[in-house]
Amino acid sequence: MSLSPLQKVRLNYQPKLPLILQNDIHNVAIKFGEPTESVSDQEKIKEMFPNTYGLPKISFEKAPSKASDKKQVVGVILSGGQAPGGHNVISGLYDALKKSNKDNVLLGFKGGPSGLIDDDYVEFTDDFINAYRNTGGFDIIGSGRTKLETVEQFEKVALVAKKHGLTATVIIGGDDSNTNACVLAEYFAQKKNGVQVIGCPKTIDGDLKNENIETSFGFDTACKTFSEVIGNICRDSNSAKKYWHFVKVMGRSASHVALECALETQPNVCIIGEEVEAKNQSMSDIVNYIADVVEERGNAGKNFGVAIIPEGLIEFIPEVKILISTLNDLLSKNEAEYSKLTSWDSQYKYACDHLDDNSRKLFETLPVDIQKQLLMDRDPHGNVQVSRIETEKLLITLVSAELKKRAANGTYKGKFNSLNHFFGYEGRCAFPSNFDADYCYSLGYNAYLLIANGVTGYMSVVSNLAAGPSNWNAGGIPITKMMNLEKRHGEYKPVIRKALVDLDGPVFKYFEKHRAEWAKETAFRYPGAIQYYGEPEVCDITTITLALEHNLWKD
Ligand code: FBP
Repeated sequence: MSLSPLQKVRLNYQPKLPLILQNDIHNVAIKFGEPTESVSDQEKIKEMFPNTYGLPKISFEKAPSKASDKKQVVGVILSGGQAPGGHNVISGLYDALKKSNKDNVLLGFKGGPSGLIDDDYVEFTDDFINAYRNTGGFDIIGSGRTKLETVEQFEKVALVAKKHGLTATVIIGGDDSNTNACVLAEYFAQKKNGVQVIGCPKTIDGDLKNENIETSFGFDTACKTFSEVIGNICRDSNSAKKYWHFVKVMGRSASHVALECALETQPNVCIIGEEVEAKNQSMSDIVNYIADVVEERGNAGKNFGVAIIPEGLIEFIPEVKILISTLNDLLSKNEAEYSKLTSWDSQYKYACDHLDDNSRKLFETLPVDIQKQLLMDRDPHGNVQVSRIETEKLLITLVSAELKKRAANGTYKGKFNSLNHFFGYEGRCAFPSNFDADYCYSLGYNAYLLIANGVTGYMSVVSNLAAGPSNWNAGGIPITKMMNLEKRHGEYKPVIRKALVDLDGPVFKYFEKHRAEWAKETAFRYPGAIQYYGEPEVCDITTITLALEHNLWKD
């Protein structure tokens, strides 16, 4: 197999660990903190998780370890969308297992949770792992979105665990996958089968974060990759001076990715979904805001610009949110009936017949492509697949129509030529930045320590992330602590609370302070490509989001 120079060199990069994890593995002791409570719905969640609710927080300290030295056979899965660094979580886990006892075994279950159910696995060896160190992607064992939720699935997983003598399972995933991890941990604890379950926080969306998890892995690299390209587009726009670029970025419901890319590149427009919802802004409010910026620039002779749109925006526009939630309920409750409708006309009629007046009127005014995208299959967790809704094109159509009106009544004197882009898949498998390579390796290594200390239902947590790896802390947080009840497929389910952009937090505040200037002036910032080797001030930087959250951002 032919490897690129970067591929070859990256295989030998030695990820940095927090100081505490650099100690001899037998000299790292577990320390239990105070018992915990779930973020809300405490009584109900306690009832649902009698064995894994209320566990204490965990940290590690330098002291002789009392961890069991029994032979460990650990199973690992990658779950959900790809995020740079997944391979390093596995290599960190593998190295810690082997450091502790060379007879320990790590099995990788293929294709996500379904691999664990169907017993589709591979045993990791040095040679196998070495070919994937510090590389992007999840191709080492693949990933999938199967939801582990039925007793039948749990029974199958328990049989697979018994067959291999598994002592623990590590689930590397986002909020939904870690919710699955918690449900599985509770099931195993109830069955007393001795199999521990540990989660690791993954998602480029950045929405798996809270007071204990500072960021999910992959967010750093994905945002830097998108920002590099958006920065290039900004420069092209400022060179040619003839196009408005509308760029949609991934991030599902939350606008963290859009916000970080905006801080990195300083575009003329960035819409934040959470603000749209908080201010109850309608579609026409958003269109008017963008048209105002285009008009002001156009009338000043600047017929170019860049607008960043979060992929989940559509779900935040109050009237569209109601429409989507009604469609979600309708399609989940009547799945069998709806799946028999094969023509677009019959599907359209079915939707219109079942929507209330307001939602129907809105649905009827949307372009056909958007109507079709809103009726597409939900993902296995019941979410509408926002990555497939072309919001950027919808906004271009609506802004263009608004500008035509303004031109007709003489207020707009510019020219509006637009181009659309969608960045998502481009960033999910990039070579992990040094931050993600180090963070992920540490998460995997730390997961082993949680396993060796016999705990279950915890997420592996590495914190103090803005301070550089040697100052990072390592520990574990009970997954139940992050849970609340939310409506899924029309029913209330215990799930990890998604973190949306905090409109009172320092990251949004910084954007809010500068956006009027960025709208009017051409104040683009060009972050360039991720640097893996060279000066620490270009190689070991975090996201601006993390720096602002830690009060470390210097403009
Ligand atoms: P996770 O939430 O599983 O990490 O996936 C994130 C994501 O990349 C979203 O940003 C995007 O909406 C979605 O996956 C796309 O899903 P798919 O890979 O199934 O097309």
